[in-house]
Amino acid sequence: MFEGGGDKHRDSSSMITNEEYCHRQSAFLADIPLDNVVLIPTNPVMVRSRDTNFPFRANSYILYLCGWNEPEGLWMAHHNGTKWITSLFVQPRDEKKEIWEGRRIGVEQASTQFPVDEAYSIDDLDEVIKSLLSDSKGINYIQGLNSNLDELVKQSGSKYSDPRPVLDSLRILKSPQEIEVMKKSAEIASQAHINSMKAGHPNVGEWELQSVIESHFVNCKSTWAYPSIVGGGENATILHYKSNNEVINDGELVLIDAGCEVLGYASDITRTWPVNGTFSQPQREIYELVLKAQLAAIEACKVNNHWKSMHEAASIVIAQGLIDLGILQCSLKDALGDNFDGQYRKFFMHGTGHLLGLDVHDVGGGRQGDDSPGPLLQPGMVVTVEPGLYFASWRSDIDVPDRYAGIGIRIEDDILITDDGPVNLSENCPKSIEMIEALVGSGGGNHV
Ligand SMILES: [Mn+2]
Repeated sequence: MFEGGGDKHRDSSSMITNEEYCHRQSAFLADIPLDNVVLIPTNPVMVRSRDTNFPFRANSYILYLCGWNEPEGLWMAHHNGTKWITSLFVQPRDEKKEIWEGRRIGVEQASTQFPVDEAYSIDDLDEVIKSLLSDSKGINYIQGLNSNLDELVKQSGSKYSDPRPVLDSLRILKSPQEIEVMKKSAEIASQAHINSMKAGHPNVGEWELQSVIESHFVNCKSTWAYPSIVGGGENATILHYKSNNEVINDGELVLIDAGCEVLGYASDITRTWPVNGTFSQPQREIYELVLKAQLAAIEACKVNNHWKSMHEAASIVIAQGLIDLGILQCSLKDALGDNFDGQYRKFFMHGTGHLLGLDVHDVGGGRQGDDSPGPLLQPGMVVTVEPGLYFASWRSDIDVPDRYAGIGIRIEDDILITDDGPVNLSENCPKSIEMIEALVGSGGGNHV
């Protein structure tokens, strides 16, 4: 929104209020000693090639505390003996630089429109914080993001500590406003996946489906939250495939793992479907097994369940299914192993999910399937649920019936934990075989 002579204002469509940011700041500062200075820098700008930078993405911690998303930002808090004073250091207005690089919010608008008491030019950082740093007993700050700040902190000789564990414990539980934003992010990504299914056909290029997905993100003023994975045929068995440069043949599946972000909040959705619109019998068997495992894992997303409960629920279904399909010839006990580390892990080698938020693999928990005990599931957590099965034909460590060779399938939704049970934020993205078969190719030739 631009007004008053073209000054850049805070986006009026923002779904997170200043009141909420202030609440987050108070909750954070309640855990910080009063004689400390707190400094939360944003991410550095990274060079892509010569004078072209990578698109700037603000650090999730500064986004969480105040929503500041311009480069070089720094959020600060210090206690004046009576109360915490919060500040933003920002790029100052500069007509010459703005002509080249874009409009800046500037110091004045930062102090009046953003949830801080004071604002300063980042050019005055040294001058403003030197005495604060030398007077403080400790410095709470995130190292390694702002080299100038790292140097100033080092020179001050003060003891520093990492504020991230405190912030992580807050970020893990999403507020009603955050949940609304995450719903929007999941809705945009769901529609993008639907569009890609409609555009599917034999011999479609992976990159063409990627462009359908990402053009919808851009069309919604969003952007990808992580590089889109579009893997056709055996490429679906490569977990972080991102070349997206091969043609998908008639009879093959495509696995698309793609999500976007809204105000920094990520969605993370995976669908796998046949490009010709009809699952073959072997594809159908594996798809039904992964879907059954995913539904069991979603069912386990209940308040006070252990972090690993959804991984265990998915694993039991997968292990039994592998035995039933003749892929594993052993008992369920041997398939699962003593600690969910048995033979089924050769085909389902990743966790069942992760926390989701301002980071796609969000802070505050482990990944499902790793060794950390992780948190108990609580209302307000958002997790992904994404079991998969992968049968790469070129692997020497597995032996699968020919009919399943080359199949890779993952199904992923974004699940909000509530007192009333799991709420699927990506429920509008179809995943039943019937709905997928009806959708694939239904967009005619126009790919939308
Ligand atoms: Mn994921």
